[in-house]
Amino acid sequence: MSLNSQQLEGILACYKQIESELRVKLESLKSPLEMKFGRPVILFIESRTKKGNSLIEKARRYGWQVTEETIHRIKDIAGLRIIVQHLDDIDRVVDVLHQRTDLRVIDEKDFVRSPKTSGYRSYHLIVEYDYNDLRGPATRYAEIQVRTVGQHFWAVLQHSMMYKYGLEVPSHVAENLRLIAEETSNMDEKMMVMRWAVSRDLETDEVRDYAEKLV
Ligand code: 0O2
Repeated sequence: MSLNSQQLEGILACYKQIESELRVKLESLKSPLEMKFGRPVILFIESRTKKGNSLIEKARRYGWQVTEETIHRIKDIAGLRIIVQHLDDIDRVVDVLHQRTDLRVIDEKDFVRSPKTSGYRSYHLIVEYDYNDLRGPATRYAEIQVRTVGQHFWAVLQHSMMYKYGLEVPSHVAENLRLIAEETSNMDEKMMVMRWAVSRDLETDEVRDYAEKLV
């Protein structure tokens, strides 16, 4: 049976709770990572729960009838984003997420090593999370995206331009955005190598030569 608006509200409230709980957990990674690496690894965290209309639109796009049963198959109703400093911090954070026992990674997409045709780069994880509300325990999905501050800069601006143009993005705009994504990725790499070069523990001739070549 199709969802009525009260049921939809209840579902969104449950994902809002999941978003808040996961956000607290992800925020709590900041300090230990900073202590371990002697610099902030995670810069900030964003989160959102999908709006009812985009949820219904997504279910319909998949050809599903919008019911209590099918709606929970959508895996990014609760979405969180971890913004890190450097490219190698992405793998660090992903490893930490894999080790946790309070969420289980069930799917991953590495758009950093395999960028989307738009130029988009980020690491996406789908996790299963056990939560409790007044009706008792349930296991639900959430999406966690991990990206550098450089990748974030590109994604935010590109997203707002795509929104402006809708699906009719002029090809020269799309091509330029792809090129800028490439340039941003090169900058990310240079920044990371320079960090290696200045961090005492990794100062080797090899890293220094690489850093000089890049700059
Ligand atoms: P929002 O507002 O960020 O939530 P689907 O979700 O069905 O479209 P899929 O395969 O489930 O497809 O999702 P995918 O491709 O793994 O990632 C979808 C999310 O990644 C998007 O969520 C964006 O957050 C981000 N994303 C993917 N491609 C791009 C891109 O080209 N540019 C930007 N800026 N972001 C991208 P939403 O729900 O579309 O948006």
